[in-house]
Amino acid sequence: MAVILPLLLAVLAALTGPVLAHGGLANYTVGETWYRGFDPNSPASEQDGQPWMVQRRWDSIDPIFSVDDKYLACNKPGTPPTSVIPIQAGEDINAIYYYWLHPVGPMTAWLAWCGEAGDCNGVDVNAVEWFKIWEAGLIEGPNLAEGVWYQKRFQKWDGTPDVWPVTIPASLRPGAYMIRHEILSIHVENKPQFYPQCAHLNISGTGTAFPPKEFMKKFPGGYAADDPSININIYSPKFDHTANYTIPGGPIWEG
Ligand SMILES: [Cu+2]
Repeated sequence: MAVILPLLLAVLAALTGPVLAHGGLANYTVGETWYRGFDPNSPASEQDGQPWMVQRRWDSIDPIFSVDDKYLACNKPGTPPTSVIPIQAGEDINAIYYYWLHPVGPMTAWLAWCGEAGDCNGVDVNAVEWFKIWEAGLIEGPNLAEGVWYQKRFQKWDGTPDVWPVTIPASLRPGAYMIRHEILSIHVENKPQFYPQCAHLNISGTGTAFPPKEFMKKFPGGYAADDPSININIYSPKFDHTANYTIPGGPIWEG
């Protein structure tokens, strides 16, 4: 693996240029069922309004650089899909990436309730309140630059997709929700890259729980530009001997 991986990266770079440096969330699975998301490399005209689409549209694999960008919520343009993913509270939803190259930075998953109307199509993704249900950062040291992050560990490199499983809290009250997956890449010093994607869910179950106000964030608004976990230089000597990294966005709601 130590020999093959750099070679593979070199070949990929030669074939496709730097554009492959980015990526995004392509599909979702629940159990054995696949749900198709948007593909920015295919014409939007073949995807807009399709009955199978479960994901808000994102036109580019490029990152979002600013915590104040309105597209930090659900990428750009973020127009709503036609369909939803049915899932039971307590079940796993898997986010599928065909490739992911960046190794460093946290990954978070969020839910937002879409209201009594039971439909996420009309909601303002910047106005809804998001709560974090999952996060992963640095898994093992020795430090931030050389340690192993979940972002690296979930990459497979054997030709199979990269799979990111997230469990919907079992106690969550049912309803129409959006799920927001975010990869934050911090391999470039003081220039964070955000990669968010959103899908629509119809969560069923018998739960009655809902997170209190202190868990709620809006995007933009949920992150500060000067957050030391976001505006960070992981290569700074001050991180040489620490494996402590605080994932931004506050605590997870466990249900
Ligand atoms: Cu990139």
